Amino acid sequence: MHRQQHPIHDFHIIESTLREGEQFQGAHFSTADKIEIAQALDAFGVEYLELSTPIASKQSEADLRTVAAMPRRFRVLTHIRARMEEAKLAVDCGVDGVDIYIGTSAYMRAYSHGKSLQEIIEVSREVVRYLKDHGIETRFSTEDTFRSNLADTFTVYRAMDLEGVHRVGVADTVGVADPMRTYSLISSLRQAVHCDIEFHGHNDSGCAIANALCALQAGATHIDTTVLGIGERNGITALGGLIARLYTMDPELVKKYDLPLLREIEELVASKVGIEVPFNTPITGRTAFHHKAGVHTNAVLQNPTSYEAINPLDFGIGRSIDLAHRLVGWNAVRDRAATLGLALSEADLRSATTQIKTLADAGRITLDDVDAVLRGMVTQEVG
Ligand code: HCA
Ligand code: CU
Repeated sequence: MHRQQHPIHDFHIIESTLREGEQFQGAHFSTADKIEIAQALDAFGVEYLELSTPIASKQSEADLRTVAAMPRRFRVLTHIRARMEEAKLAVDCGVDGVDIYIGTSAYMRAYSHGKSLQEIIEVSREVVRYLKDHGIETRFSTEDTFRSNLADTFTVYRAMDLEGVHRVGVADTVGVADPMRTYSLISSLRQAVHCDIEFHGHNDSGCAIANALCALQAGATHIDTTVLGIGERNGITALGGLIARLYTMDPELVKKYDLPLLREIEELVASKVGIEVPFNTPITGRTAFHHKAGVHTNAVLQNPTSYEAINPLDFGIGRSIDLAHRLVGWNAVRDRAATLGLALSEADLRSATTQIKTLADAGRITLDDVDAVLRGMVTQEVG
């Protein structure tokens, strides 16, 4: 990491749930679904929405026109191959920007489009010129960047930078990048082009969020996300995960978004694609603010920051303190007794804690069992 890190203050989210996310196994968005998701993301405050290419189907074209025409704050993008007929249709649909992508890796050159480097540059140039002439924000990305010959890829990026694209995009199409490689590639690219830089990272090896962070630290300005990370295979950088990552560095970085909406946006998208929000999703997962071991609950009851990197209240979410298990500590039991309005001595509280542990050793217990033990202590005292 020889080059200096960039401060991350001015980054933009390109929300691709309606493009990359449409490539998720369970996704089949109706027009109404797309509008509902677009409205939710608009309220959250993402800067861009990327939708599938209008040449995919008649419905895709109609939906792109509909979303482009809706009242909104985000800019509408569509995602196209470097082909003139696709670019013309995109412009006709009323988009603000177009994301062009083409494969430069040997795999793509051999098995996908079969073009040479010079041919790639020529077709892309024509498309970029056409879009710029029509006042369209233009991005050019190379698919499978991390498995491409970097000298070749940079030649294409430089040519597109000179052509005046707004951004070049780096795509980790098969999720092979790691944070150090991402940092190093984007740092080099930062030196090579003048335009903005976008990063699109797949999560095949679980690095998509970390790679997105390193891309920003190396000078990227735009990050592709989808809600819950849905996409081809196991998807890309998750919107909520990226927010969590940046928030833990500095909450100011993400205060431009309406954070308490995150949970309902995820639930909305989860229900549309037939999945549950996974328990370990950053911030919104069912157990994200669940505190259990006695050592943890004791500290959290005094100051939640002791075991929370993120304040759930900033996201409109509560925390839970779990007492119904053998790892319970007597401080948490005291807190529960106070909540129930029971005045018990320390000796009683310690004895109640022992009883709860004994019960829990015998089998799974619930908060009702804990409460029964505590109430039992009062009855004993009175009796
Ligand atoms: C895909 C294409 C893409 C494009 C990314 C980009 C990828 O595989 O469907 O436009 O930068 O991952 O390479 O999503
Ligand atoms: Cu992708």
